[in-house]
Parts: sequence; C-alpha cells; structure tokens
Amino acid sequence: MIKADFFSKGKKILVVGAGRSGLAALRLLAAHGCDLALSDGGPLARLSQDDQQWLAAQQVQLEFGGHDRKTFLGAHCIVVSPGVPLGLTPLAAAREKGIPVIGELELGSLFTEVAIIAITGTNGKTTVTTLIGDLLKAAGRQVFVGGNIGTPLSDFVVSGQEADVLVLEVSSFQLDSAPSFRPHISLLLNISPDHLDRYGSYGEYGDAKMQIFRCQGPDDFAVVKADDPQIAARLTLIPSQIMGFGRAQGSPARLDKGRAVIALPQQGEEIYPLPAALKSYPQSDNCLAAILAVRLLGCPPQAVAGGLDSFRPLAHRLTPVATIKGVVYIDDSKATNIGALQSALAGMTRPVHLLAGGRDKGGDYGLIAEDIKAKVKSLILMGEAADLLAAAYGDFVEIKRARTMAEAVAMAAQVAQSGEVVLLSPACASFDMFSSYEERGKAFQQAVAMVARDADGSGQGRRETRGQMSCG
Ligand code: UMA
Repeated sequence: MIKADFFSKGKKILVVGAGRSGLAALRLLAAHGCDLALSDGGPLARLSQDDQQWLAAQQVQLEFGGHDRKTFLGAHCIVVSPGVPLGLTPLAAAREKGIPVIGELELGSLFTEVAIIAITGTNGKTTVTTLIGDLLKAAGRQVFVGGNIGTPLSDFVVSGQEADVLVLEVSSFQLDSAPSFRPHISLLLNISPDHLDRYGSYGEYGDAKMQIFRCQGPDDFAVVKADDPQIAARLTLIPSQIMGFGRAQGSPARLDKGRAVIALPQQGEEIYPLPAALKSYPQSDNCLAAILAVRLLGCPPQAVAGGLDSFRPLAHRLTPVATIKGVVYIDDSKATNIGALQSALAGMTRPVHLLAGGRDKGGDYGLIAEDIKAKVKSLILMGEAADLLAAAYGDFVEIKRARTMAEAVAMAAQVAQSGEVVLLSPACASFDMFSSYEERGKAFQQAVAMVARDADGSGQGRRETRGQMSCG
C-alpha cells in the first residue's frame, strides 16, 4: 500500500481528469514537490485562466483532448478522478505494469491523522453530511465538511486548517480508488439502483458502497440502515461495531411518534423531538443516522437537540415551492435515481401529478411500479428517458409528454385539483436538458412562479415560505 512519504521530489505523478478532484490532487502533490503531469480527455479551454496559469507556473506536463498510453506508463503513480472509469484502457495497462492507481480521496487521507466520519448511500448523503457537520459545530467541535460535496479532502490538507473531526461525503466512485481509506465512523444510509451506467450490475454497485467499511477495525463504528434489504444482506462483511438505525428489531436509533429515540450501549434512552421540516420520511431517517453518529463521537445531547432545531433542509430536496389553488408544488430535483423517487412517493399522502425523466442511469424503473400505481394520478415525462418511463408505467397511469420544464408544469397545473400535489422528482440525471439538478430545480420553480402569476389574477396563488414539505 502506498504511503504519504512516497509523494516527494522526483516522483512522477500523473493526475487523470482536470476537474475539481484532479486540480485539488495536483495542489497537494505540488506542495510535496512531485514531478506532475495531467491528462484529460476534454479540451484545455474548459479550465479557467487562473487554473491554466497555475498549471504553467507549476510546470505541470499537460495532455488534453485524449489519454496517451505512454504518459500513463511513464508515471510512478496515477491519481485518478472519480468520474474517470477505472477500466480506461491506458489505466488498465498501467495497473498491469504494477503502477499504483489511487483516487484523490485516498491521496488526501494519507496526509491526515484527524478522525474521519464518512457518509455514503444512494440518497441522503449530502443532507446527513451537512447535518452531522452542523451538530458537531453546535457542540463546539472544529469541523471540516467536504469530500464529494464542497471542498475536496486534498484541499483541506493543503490549507493547513485545524480540525478535530473530518466529515466527508463519499461516493462509490471515490471508494473504488481508496484502498486504505479508514473512517472511524462510516455511515451507509441506503442502497438502491444508481450509476448502473458505470457498474456491471446492481450487486456490483452495492458491493462498491460496502468499501466504506473495508479498512475499519473493531474500535470503529458502522452506522447503517439495518432494515434496508441490500445492506441487511451484507452485514456480515462489516468488520467494525454495527449500529443500526431504522425499523429493524433492536436498532439503537429508531423513530417513535415524530421523535428520534437513541439507545446507546451502557446509556439510557435519549429522546430528540424532530423539527417539523425533518419529521417525515426520508428526512426522519437522515436525522436518526446523523444523531447516532454524533452521539457515538460524544456530542452532548443538548447540543444535538439545539443543532437539530436550527438545521435548515437543503434546496431541491422535497422543497415546497408554492400552493396555488389548493395544489402544492414540490421541487425534488435532487431525486436523480429511482430510489430517491421511491422515497419521495413514500412520504406523499395526497394524489400526485409527477414530473419525471431526464438522462437515464441504467436502472430498472419497473422496480417501483407499485409505488407509482399507488400514488401517481398523472405522469408528465421529459427528456431522454421518457420512452423508458412510459414503457414501465404506461399501462396503469395517464402519461403526457413535455418538451420543456415550463410546458410540463403548465400541463400539471391544468389537471391538478385542490388537495393534490405536483411533484418534480425525476428519477434521472439532469444533464440532457440542464447543467445540473440545481438548474433543473430552478427551472421548475420559475415555471411554478408563472402558474402563480396567472393564478394571482384570480387571487389564488400563494408562495411557500416554509422550509420543507413535511407531508405531501
Ligand atoms: N475525464 C477524463 N477522462 C475520462 C472521463 C473524464 O479526462 O474518461 C475528465 C473530464 O474531461 C473532466 C474531468 O475528468 O475534465 C472530470 O472529473 P470528474 O468527473 O471526476 O469530476 P470532478 O470535477 O473532479 O468532480 C468530482 C466528483 N464528480 C464525480 O464523481 C462524477 C464530484 O462529485 C465531487 O464533488 C468532486 O470530484 C470533488 O470531490 C459530483 C458527483 O456528481 C458532485 N458525484 C456523484 C454523485 O454524487 O452521485 C458520484
């Protein structure tokens, strides 16, 4: 296994991918005097002027517009970005020659001794990561929050910033290239089909998530949703102390009448009332996981309760946008996979007019056919995956097609009746029509504002002011 002192003057290190992760890795490697090269399949022009100037100043050898096998074979070590497929031909050739290939998460973690809480799962990672960070800060801890969200770990390491705990969101892509990554507390929130355009099968994707426990020992903790069937089937693979949350029998963290009940070994039962915005599923589960993790780190209960009260749910996650003529409009643009749509529907108690579709990620939409049948009154489809969704649900739900978000929202507004919900929860990536799920969510909100403006003529439009939908 490669160690931190390997990265020193004279070592030729190739970074693959000039995105956020690759540039952060280069900054860390430059600080250690390595001889650097950068290979990217895209154009150099995509980089900012500042980045281009920095690369020139550091004398990084640049290769843009493709990956040359010779560049890869000439390196002592390769640091690969998470979005780069590990099966890339020159990478495979380098591995065959015995050249170590690691990711930016592995690189950054080699240079820090600070305790790590790492969070993965198909859905809810960003909320739980942010909530854990907030709860720890409420307890007076000095915390770095980053990883797959915000600041890459390598940038934290280079900054020289002090912290007594690192809270890292980690993706399966990052875990695939982090062979010695060892969090003290690893959270696995759930596993449902995602990224099947990268993994060979659902099973392979689930196994990739389990790598978050790979290097843990008996003094470490695994916080897991023990009633998730994909996780339950893999519990025997976990080498650390398992702390379950959810509905499974004997879980130390469970829900009771809108309150989180935490029962740690050798401690009495603790009860935390959840604020309205976090009471409904899946936010309630996210709270259980976060509270359990910070209590395992010794965060005092009063600080946890205070932190929960002041936490504001993140944007585009079941966010109520407006109530117009009695119809509630909800932005769940962050639902970029089938499991996220399933969770959103689970929390809905009113008939739903669902806006879905986008770029397919290789999942089986049929898996949630029963949920669609039970909750969805009409389905408005957009984007590349529209035909796949229509094939999965067309037999039992009314389907319309829209070319734009504005058209989709207008169609939903026409059929939705008072007491019903218009929900954007696409179950797909946004990149066929938008630059990000945030842009897609904003387009939804703008379209809803148009509907509200039209309704305002009749005095029946109302913009939502609350933070999050507690119940559809
Ligand atoms: N590239 C190549 N060759 C390839 C493929 C890509 O050179 O074969 C180049 C692209 O031209 C581009 C660069 O690689 O210049 C992009 O690298 P990247 O896709 O790894 O993206 P980064 O900008 O480095 O961002 C990555 C994470 N992206 C992915 O995992 C796809 C970011 O997660 C993360 O925030 C960032 O590192 C910092 O840690 C984003 C994400 O969507 C938010 N993650 C997925 C998720 O959450 O589901 C996994």
